[in-house]
Amino acid sequence: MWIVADLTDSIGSLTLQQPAKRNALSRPLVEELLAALADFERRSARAVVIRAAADAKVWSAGHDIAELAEAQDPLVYSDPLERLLRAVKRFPAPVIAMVHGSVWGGATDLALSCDLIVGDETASFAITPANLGLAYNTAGILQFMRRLPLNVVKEMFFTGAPVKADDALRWGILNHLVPASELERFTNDLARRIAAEAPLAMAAVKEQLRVLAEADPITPEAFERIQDLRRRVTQSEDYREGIRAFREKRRPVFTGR
Ligand code: LCV
Repeated sequence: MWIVADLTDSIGSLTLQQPAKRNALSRPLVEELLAALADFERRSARAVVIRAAADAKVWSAGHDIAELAEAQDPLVYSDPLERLLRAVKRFPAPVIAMVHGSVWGGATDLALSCDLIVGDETASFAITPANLGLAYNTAGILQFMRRLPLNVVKEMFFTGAPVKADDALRWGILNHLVPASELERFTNDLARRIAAEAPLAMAAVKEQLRVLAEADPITPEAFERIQDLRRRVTQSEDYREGIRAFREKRRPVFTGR
């Protein structure tokens, strides 16, 4: 088991539990999260909290780099993590990310796909395709653009550097920044308050906001251009070097080829 799932008083809790790999969102771990969300939906959960273990220094290290396809797009629509992001956004009740520790890559996309994020002073958020020589996918880029000012999105993608908790609050990544000692109580109180509201109304307003936020008209030419840009990067030597460097535990040397 890579997660611990619990449903009590209509509030679901999903705890990432794979410390040896810093809760990397591997295929088996993601499939367990998807199964738990489907179970929570069947049992009419009215709120869900996604979290790591209380003592985790890393909330999640993002995509399991060992699983990333080489020389082809590793962030395709059917990728398990992409399926999880859509499942969280479509879940018929609010999903809260409770963040203690650092959040990396696709895990930052997962946190941003949740409806609310509550973090403590150890929380940080990085989006890291540039560190791997990758071009992020369109749905993910749009997710960041919907949630954050464009200059902030650019700084996060251009540097791959973690955004620390106080900036995460200032830039709107966090809904609330609370002391680590308060994080669990604050988040549970928030979840209970949400779970006490009318569930049909909650589900409707969440889905309305998703449908309206995702109503991005994109022309076929724009789509083709984006695909062409991503294809060239995905097939680059730099992307192969990014994966190799991670595997060899060294900094990558990018040549622009
Ligand atoms: C597999 C891992 C990982 C991991 N996968 O511990 O956003 S995109 O486009 O980039 C997208 C493709 C994506 O999400 O890519 C992944 C982005 N993630 C990262 O760049 C974070 C990579 N990990 C790290 O920087 C460090 O592991 C952190 C800072 C998270 C934790 O550092 P710490 O020193 O505490 P280690 O690095 O020693 O990692 C412990 C074990 O977890 C594995 C890592 O390979 C190591 O395994 P071994 O003990 O077998 O050597 N691990 C960490 N992250 N994303 N495996």
